[in-house]
Amino acid sequence: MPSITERTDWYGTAKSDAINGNDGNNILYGNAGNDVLTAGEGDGVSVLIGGEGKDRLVAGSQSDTFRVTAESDSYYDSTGGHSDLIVGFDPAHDLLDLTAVGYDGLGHGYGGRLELIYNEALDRTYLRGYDYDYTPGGDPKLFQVALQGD
Ligand SMILES: [Ca+2]
Ligand SMILES: [Ca+2]
Repeated sequence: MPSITERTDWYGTAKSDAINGNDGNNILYGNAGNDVLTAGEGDGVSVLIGGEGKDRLVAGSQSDTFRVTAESDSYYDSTGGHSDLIVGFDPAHDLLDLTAVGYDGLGHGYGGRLELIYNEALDRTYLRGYDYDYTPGGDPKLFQVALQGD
């Protein structure tokens, strides 16, 4: 079997982990904690799933997918940012998969469309959604993912 069809699944613990994918195909699950997930280099592709916590997700050389599976995995509230930061994202071949949290395009931040905001001082691009389920009595949150660069 060619090595390219092999896949390795990596599972983080409930604490903060640093996981590096190998040069095959990888699925990296950060789980809870503030994790650093780094996609593999080489011919493989990686799927990075940060999970809970404020994660740093680093793209590799091939086509990588960054997947958010719950709104609470990456958000902003009155206490500040709890959003994941994606580093090295290349729109030409990388994919940000937010279908599980109901976002599938860009717009004004409502109705499944994310608002794109570029912060020049930080050189970060923020994708924000305002459809976050509000818990009565809770702290209002908005969904946010940050990408390094413009
Ligand atoms: Ca973890
Ligand atoms: Ca996260």
